[in-house]
Amino acid sequence: MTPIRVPADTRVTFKVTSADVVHGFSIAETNINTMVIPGQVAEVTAVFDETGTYGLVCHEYCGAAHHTMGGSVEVVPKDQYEPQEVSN
Ligand SMILES: [Cu+2]
Repeated sequence: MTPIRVPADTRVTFKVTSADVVHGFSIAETNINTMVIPGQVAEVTAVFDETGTYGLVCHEYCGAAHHTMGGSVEVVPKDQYEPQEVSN
């Protein structure tokens, strides 16, 4: 899964949806999480105070490949951030 890169000290919005079954979108070490439901777009917002790499996990058992789901969110200094669109 392509890392999601976001700027520190900035309000960011994650828009997530599913192409197959219900998943969960959780960012480790934070209280950010939402259900990821086919046919719906869920939005969660956050401000990361510290730079670094945070684990991204699916918190819903979504099938036999559930254990392969995972990724990361890289929080970079605001002046080093370049916008990206990620579709995993
Ligand atoms: Cu999943």
